[in-house]
Amino acid sequence: MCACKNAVHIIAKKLLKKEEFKVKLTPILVVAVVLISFVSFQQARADTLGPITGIDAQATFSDGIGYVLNDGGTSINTQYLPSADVDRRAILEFDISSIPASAEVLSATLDLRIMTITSTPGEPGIYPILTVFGYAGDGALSPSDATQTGMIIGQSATITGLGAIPSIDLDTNFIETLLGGGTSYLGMVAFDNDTGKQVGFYSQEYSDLAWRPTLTVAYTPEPTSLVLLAAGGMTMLRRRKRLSR
Ligand SMILES: [Ca+2]
Ligand SMILES: [Ca+2]
Repeated sequence: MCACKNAVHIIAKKLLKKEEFKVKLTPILVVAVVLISFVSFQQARADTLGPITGIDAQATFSDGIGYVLNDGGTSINTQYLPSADVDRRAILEFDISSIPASAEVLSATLDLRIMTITSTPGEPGIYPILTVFGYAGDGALSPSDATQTGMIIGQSATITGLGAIPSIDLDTNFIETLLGGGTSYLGMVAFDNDTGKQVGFYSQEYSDLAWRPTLTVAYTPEPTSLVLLAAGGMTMLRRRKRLSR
């Protein structure tokens, strides 16, 4: 009898252990499913805007009063050399209104095709670098846009030749801020603000679409609601855990 009692006790203990195991395992499984679903869903919903073209112009400060726009040329020439009264900048605006306000921007790139540069060859040589400043655009180009240089959102690689250059990575946080604020246009001012070297690139008026400035944005539309979904799952787990105690 004693041996039987012991056997029953051992089996009961084993079952109890299994039950405890189930209670612990279930929340872990649910957390894993929620997280895997969250990641998969987020990847599945990733979307891309572009490459799209926008509007652009060359802004020149030459009369000592203000910037004058040239929005008809097939190229835009930039150079900044205040000591010689030279100040030409590019202004560009792209329509980003199709991206949801709550989107998480994964990447944003500006592509340009160079049509002219001035440089000092040699080792290491002096070549231009385009600095890109961001501003909240309004879908229209105006002289005051050229003065919006408070925020650097990107910089090109050193430009040593003509034609395509590596895509210029733009600050994704800045674009998210624009979207969150209900701004429909990403505005940019581009020129080499340091060396005085000249950089010209093909504009939106250039005949070949592939050579025009283009913007490409990769994003997930609604990360906020997905995070809430995951957070909701975690809350349910905590409640279940409390009830099971
Ligand atoms: Ca133009
Ligand atoms: Ca504007």
